[in-house]
Amino acid sequence: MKQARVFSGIQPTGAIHIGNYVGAVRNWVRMTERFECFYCIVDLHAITIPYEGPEMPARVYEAALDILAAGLDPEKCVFFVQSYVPEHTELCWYFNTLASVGALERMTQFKEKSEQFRENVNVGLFDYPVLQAADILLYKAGVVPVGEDQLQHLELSREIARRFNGRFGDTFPEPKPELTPAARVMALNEPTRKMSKSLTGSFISLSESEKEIRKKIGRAVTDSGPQAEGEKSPGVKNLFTLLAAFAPAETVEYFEQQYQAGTLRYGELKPAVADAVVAELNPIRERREQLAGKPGDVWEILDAGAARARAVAAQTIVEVRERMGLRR
Ligand code: AQP
Repeated sequence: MKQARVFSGIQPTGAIHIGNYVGAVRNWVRMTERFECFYCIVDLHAITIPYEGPEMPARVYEAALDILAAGLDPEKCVFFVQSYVPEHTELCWYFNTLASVGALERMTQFKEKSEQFRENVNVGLFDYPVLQAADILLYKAGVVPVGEDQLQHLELSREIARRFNGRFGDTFPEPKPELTPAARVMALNEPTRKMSKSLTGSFISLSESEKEIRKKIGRAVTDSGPQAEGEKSPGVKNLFTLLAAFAPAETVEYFEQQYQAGTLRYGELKPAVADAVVAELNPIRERREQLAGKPGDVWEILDAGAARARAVAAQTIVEVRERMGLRR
């Protein structure tokens, strides 16, 4: 018997990279052993920023390929695409009537994204956290693996669950965060910003060749101006983050000692980081190539996942409509 239900999503906004992998996907795979997991490619979230319609199916497909190649077993979880389950948007509408404009205006992600996409500050971008609450609560998930940046959104989901339960009767659990243990991976070319799909030159994607991985790590920025005494520069700190995420503890310990002794050489650290990343990504890339030979299988997995998700989602929607007086 698995402990609790988990929901997590990833946006099909570009190639899945090693930041997404250590911050989310690798954890997703591990969590399937302990929890009943619902994992979703959240295309309805991805359309809140500018995109080209005809590109979306390929983006969804590529994301699914990456995630399956990273080891997610679709038999051990429910893996699906958000827009295939229209109950997400229906529940979002009901929750819109419970969410306050003031709370949404305070969301850091909204402030950042509306700054980044000034030409397209749409209502969907504003409403993003409410759709996220609908994603989670549609499956009555009790646990949500998140990075610290998502805690504010999760708090809103908890607030919406409380409001709904208060007004219409106990229906939803208050989902709890499970903080992802891995540290945030920063951009290789600009280590004061986070590694992002949308930040060109910042990332190593899961499908990258060994040669490319070594080249990108070899070129990673290490010096970025003067540092406080005894503090690693952001670039060096990021190389240590990657080492901790991919290499054995002894290797991390060895380089920490070198650093403390003032004898650290980037010419030794960077190849060690690259070796560790390559060792973990090589089998993923091989699995990806095998899967890519059978695209029909990937779509079948996603269709089957959506059917399983809908069975649960439909029950929640019936219950919500009844409680809200939207059904005779
Ligand atoms: N750099 C990162 N380090 C660790 N974890 C990360 N995540 C993202 N970037 C890093 C985690 O990956 C999961 C999926 O993220 P998402 O696709 O929903 O959106 P995001 O966080 O906005 O990811 P990106 O790569 O930065 O995409 P774009 O460029 O489209 O905004 C989340 O769990 C996230 O914490």
